[in-house]
Amino acid sequence: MKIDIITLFPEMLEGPLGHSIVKRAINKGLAEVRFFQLRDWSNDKHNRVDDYPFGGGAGMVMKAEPLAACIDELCQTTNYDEIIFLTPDGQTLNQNMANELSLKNNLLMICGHYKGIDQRIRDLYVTREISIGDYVLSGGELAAAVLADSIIRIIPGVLGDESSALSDSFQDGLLDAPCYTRPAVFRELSVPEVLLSGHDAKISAWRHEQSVQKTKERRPDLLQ
Ligand code: 6GU
Repeated sequence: MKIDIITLFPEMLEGPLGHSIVKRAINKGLAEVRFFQLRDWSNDKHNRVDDYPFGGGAGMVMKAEPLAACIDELCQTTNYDEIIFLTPDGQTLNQNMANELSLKNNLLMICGHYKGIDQRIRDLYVTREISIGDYVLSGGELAAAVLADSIIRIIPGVLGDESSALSDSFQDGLLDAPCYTRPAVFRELSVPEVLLSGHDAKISAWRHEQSVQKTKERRPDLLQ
């Protein structure tokens, strides 16, 4: 899986995608992530990539030409399955979307800033618009990092224990059960007896029941 990301702030992505499971996936060759500095495609002598909005109003708009030039160049060497624009007015990211995208070979993500990007880029190039939730971020970078992480961690072979992604919250439409590790007693609080029983079927049943209970309490919408 290759993920290319067009951004004005590659440093905002290098950190989040340079650690832990994502870093391991990249080191194992299961994922490749590349960053492209949009300013390098500016056609302006001051490297400007934004301009005033037609019709007036607050905020600047990212210009079409640098984005088009960058995307065109990348498309010459990579056949993208999806060109994704991260935007708060996109479809809200969920686990099903991450699962689906993790099966693709090549993804291009575009991070917007300022008021947004020229609509014609969205009309001409973008195949999918994704938001990570109903709140506004300063730009698309943190959203792209979230999206890339959610995709990369479930690429087959990335997680050592294959079943571990499948048992995550949301994978079965339920929230995760509580988990415990040693010591068995901490500040007078004991680990639930069943987890120490060694009885796999009982443990599975307990976890399932805990998941259902927690989901009922916290996210009844998931049970609809
Ligand atoms: Cl994708 N971008 C921005 N700027 N804000 C967001 C978002 C994306 N998703 C939620 N808020």
